[in-house]
Amino acid sequence: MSFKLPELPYAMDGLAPHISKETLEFHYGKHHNAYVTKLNAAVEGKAEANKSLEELVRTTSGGVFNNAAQVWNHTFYWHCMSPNGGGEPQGALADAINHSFDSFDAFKKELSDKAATLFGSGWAWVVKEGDGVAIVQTKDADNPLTQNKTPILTIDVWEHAYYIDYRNARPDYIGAFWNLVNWEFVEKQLQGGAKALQA
Ligand code: MN3
Repeated sequence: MSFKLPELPYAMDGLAPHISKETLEFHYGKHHNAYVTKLNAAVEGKAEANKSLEELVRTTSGGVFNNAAQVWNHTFYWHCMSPNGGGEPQGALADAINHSFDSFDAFKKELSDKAATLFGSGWAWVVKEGDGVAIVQTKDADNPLTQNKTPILTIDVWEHAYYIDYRNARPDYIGAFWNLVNWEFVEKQLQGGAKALQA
């Protein structure tokens, strides 16, 4: 059994103009694909090859962890966006955000700030916290699952996520990301429903 590159949940040009086809050709087609290839090479012939991706993220370290987590993180990130995304969350997700923040705008500002100020490569995440949500940063490949937190939304802030479209202007990429957020997917994560990622 080997890990596979999951299909993108939309066409390569589905996120344009906010994220271009060229960015997805590199980010999904080259970077994400390379993490899958490297993960398979790292676990070949080992017991780890029979574990789920999530188990690897929760239990390994070093090269296996880095590649497993990057495979998980990217698949999750693709599902956090949609060609029909954007706007504001509704229902239980809006309630959870309002439980922890003064307003949606305050939540949006904090996630944008955490994504913009993360030094170097990494991810900004929204995780479940009690009846609400919290915002956390992780470095490199790290993922909140390693701290037993449940991720519900993420923004990739590695340079490869935005350099083709926005060059060094990470805040412009973050601003564009809000036009793409798939709030239905995020709400399903909050409610423990659809796990996107059984690669
Ligand atoms: Mn990436």
